[in-house]
Amino acid sequence: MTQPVPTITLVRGDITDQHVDVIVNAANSTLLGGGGVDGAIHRRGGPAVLADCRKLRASHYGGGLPTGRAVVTTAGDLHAQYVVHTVGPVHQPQLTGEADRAQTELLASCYRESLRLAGELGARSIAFPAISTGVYRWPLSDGARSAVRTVREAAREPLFDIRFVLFDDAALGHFEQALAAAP
Ligand code: AR6
Repeated sequence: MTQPVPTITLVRGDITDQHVDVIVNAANSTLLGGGGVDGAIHRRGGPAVLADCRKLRASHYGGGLPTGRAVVTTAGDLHAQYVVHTVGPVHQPQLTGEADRAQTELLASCYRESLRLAGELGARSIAFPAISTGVYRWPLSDGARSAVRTVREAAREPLFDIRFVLFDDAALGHFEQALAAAP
């Protein structure tokens, strides 16, 4: 039997409204919640999400989850089975050369690690926000290109439904451009 090819779709809206196996959170290294996507996920997911985050802190990440890494918790009351929490890099416009490339690589790592964990969980569908493009100030044009390129390269079965959920028209437009560009 032929396996379905992963498709990437763009959705304008709130990521916490998605019905998928995995919702990805743009978290911070404390794993204790914050604003933006993180705040929305904890609000809608409820206390079970925070309880799992606290357990992960106690067992492995007392010093914080490193940038570019990802961990899994329950999705609590969200319409999903799991939340994958990943920590994007803060954009630092003063960086150049190798240091700039290292930051970009950390952003790509967020998407790769999230896909890897989702694959290990047997997830078939996943919803990503535009990691780092809010509070962490990553420019949307570059953030969208990096997200689409990395997900195209790293998507594997059993994932076949990969969504980017964009909060506003500007973000949606940047992702449409990135998706339309040649791979
Ligand atoms: N659904 C989809 N996208 C959203 C939503 C939502 N409910 N809310 C915001 N966005 P951000 P970051 C968009 O700031 O830049 C938190 O405080 C938003 O417009 O959520 O990675 C964490 O605790 C932007 O395009 O994440 C960290 O401290 C994108 O999602 C820090 O922010 C990401 O914005 C992480 O910053």
